Amino acid sequence: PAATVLGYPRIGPRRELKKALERSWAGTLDAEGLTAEVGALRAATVDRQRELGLTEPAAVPASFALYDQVLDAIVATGALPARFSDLAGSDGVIDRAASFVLARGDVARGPLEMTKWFDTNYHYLVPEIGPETRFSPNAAELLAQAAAGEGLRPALVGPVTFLLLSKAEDSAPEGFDPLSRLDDLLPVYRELISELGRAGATWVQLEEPALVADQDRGDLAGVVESAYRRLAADRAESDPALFVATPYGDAEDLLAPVARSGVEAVHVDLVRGGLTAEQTALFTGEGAPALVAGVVNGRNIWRADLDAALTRLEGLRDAGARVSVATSTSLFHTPHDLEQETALPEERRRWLAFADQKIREVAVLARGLAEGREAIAAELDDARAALEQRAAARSTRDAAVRERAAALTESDWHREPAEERRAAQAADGVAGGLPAIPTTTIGSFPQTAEIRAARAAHKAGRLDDEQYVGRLREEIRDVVALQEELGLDVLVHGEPERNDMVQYFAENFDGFDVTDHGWVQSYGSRCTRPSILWGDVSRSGEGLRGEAFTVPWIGYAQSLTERPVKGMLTGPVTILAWSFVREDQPLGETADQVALALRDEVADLEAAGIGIVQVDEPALRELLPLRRRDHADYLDWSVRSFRVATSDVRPSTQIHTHLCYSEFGEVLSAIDALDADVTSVEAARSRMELLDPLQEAGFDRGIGPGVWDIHSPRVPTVDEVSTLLGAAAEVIAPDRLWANPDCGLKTRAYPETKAALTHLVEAAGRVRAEVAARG
Ligand code: THG
Ligand code: ZN
Repeated sequence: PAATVLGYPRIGPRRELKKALERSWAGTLDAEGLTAEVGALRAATVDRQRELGLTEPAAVPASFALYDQVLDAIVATGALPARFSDLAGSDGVIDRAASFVLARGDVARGPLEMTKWFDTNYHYLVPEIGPETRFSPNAAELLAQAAAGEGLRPALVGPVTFLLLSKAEDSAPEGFDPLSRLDDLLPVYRELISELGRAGATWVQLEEPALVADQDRGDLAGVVESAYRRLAADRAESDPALFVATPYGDAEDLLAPVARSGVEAVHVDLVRGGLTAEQTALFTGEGAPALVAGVVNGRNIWRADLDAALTRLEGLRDAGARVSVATSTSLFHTPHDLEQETALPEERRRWLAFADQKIREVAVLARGLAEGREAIAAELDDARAALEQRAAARSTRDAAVRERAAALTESDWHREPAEERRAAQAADGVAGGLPAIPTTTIGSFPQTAEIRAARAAHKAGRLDDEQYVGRLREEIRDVVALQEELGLDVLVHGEPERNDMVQYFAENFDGFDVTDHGWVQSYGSRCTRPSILWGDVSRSGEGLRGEAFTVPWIGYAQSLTERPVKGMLTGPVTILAWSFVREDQPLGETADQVALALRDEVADLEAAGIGIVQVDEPALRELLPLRRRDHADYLDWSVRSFRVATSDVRPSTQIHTHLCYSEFGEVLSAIDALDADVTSVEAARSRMELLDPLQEAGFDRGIGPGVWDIHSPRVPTVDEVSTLLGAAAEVIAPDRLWANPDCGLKTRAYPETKAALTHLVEAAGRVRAEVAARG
């Protein structure tokens, strides 16, 4: 097709998919009902894409995963992990109900692990592959998705990426590499592809984003080339053409192996990546594949520079390639439709393109490429005018903010040596009053239906400001009282005022917009509304520094108790990672601005008598570049921005941070470099695996390895928590060890929260006594 996308938002313009899934899990929508609702949404989605300009039959990909596209590949290849083997039907097939057990777990076992999809805020389910995993083709779900419209292009995660994203099953022998199963998997892919062809598909899309990231594998080029040669060779009359996509970056050395394998089309991401002359030549001449040029950014929401994109496309065509126009990635990282955002200021609305607007851009570029610039002159003029207007807009620049960021020097991101801070915190800070192995939580308490309802009522004007604040203060009183009753040592206010840990900050900073309907899937049915960072950032309110916005809540909580209350903030890297950010300046500069705004809030919390401030960076790992050569630069600015945010405090003020992912390997040294006094991390599921490497990396400050896996409703017993904490106490001195859950509690309910925290406090007491007895 001349114009195409790699995928489109699946959630629905009014989150129809989310609602249908959650009703089906709650038992209020039966299986047929779910099929009907999902079918209607998919059909509407296809119609919409056609209307926006993807008119050729195979231009619209059938990428409609119900829960996750990697889960779909597990189902399609029959790759059921041994611990779920009972879920296979008599014919070995994983049906929809079984796939939901893989995704969500059941009473007997936890779900598949979730991990971030490349450097995005989307989470996929991690396949578990062992030497014995049996693969068998099951095209039912792919066929159902393809049936949503005429001539759609079925889409599937490619075999190399599937195995590179898999982890070895627990029972697999040491050193087992899932990629070693590629030879067994390829026949299954061949059979799936043939079956899709027999059902009428003329093209099949295989997504291979793993090719754009550094992989520690020897001859991956050889593996990729022979794999795709096997898929492309000896095809039957009814077999579809193959379209291989490499979104999220630059496939570099791995592009040629795909391009010369005999597949009919190869997509390249021309937003993140590029094409050398030599690579362009892969797309010229007899038998070369079509070049699907991903020139419209699928990751961000700014309007495309149509002039530049068209020039690029023309250049590739003039070099002899058969060029189609596409997005750089699937559009499921962007919200559906800008037209829904009626509250956005008109000036800034003109700068934006959500998924629907991006499809129009792709279609316009394809027309321009085919018919010449004159054919799209009006669209080119309009895009150019919008870009020029944005580049000239005064509103995106705040001289005072820029001066302040430019004036930052080394001393602004250095605190006193850690030892000196430890002494000061013990002597003059709140740490002096704490027992060994203090207990605390990560920050949020359950967001109850009542709080959500109060927030909605306030937004709709049914609750005035005073009533809303009163309601939130009531919640804070309850949460503080509960924590005192449970016997926790360091309390939190529970964050009832926050809809989301990033959006709440965006709402209180200048330079950001938030959306009403801009939902983007985070995992399964869960979504977030990324904020839009369009201008220079500082706290809203009068003056350069603006006004404190967390102090009223946290200060109130502290006024209710003698115990220390920890102030809670979201770090600069995470605020950037979970927003749509401006691209007119380096990310590091934007990070410094956000860091300065946070630095003001940290200072105000300290001035209000808060002795512990936690600045969370759960997305530190997520933004790590996919290429190793880019790591040093990223870690440099990301660590610096955290330190800018947290360094303007007395040595007696204790800075905490929280990171929530279990793959620390690549960022161990960065965690150390953040120089936080205490770091809490996810650890319960991985059974404290990170402690040894962290010690080996020379980390010598406070650490709170999570001892309760809050991602599951299961309440751990006192014994279980004691075992984990005891294991940690073997490695970490009691004056450096903290006892806390893995993550915030906002997605948990109160009954399990109370039970689990009771056990956590009791376990900490037990381990404390054991350590004391040992001397
Ligand atoms: N905020 C943002 N991004 C995130 C998280 C976050 N990414 C990583 C992680 N946390 C993802 N986890 C979740 C957990 C729950 C929800 C979303 C992402 C969630 N969302 C509500 C839903 O879909 O119903 C909507 C929440 C709302 O009303 O705003 O429950 O914490 N930015
Ligand atoms: Zn967390």
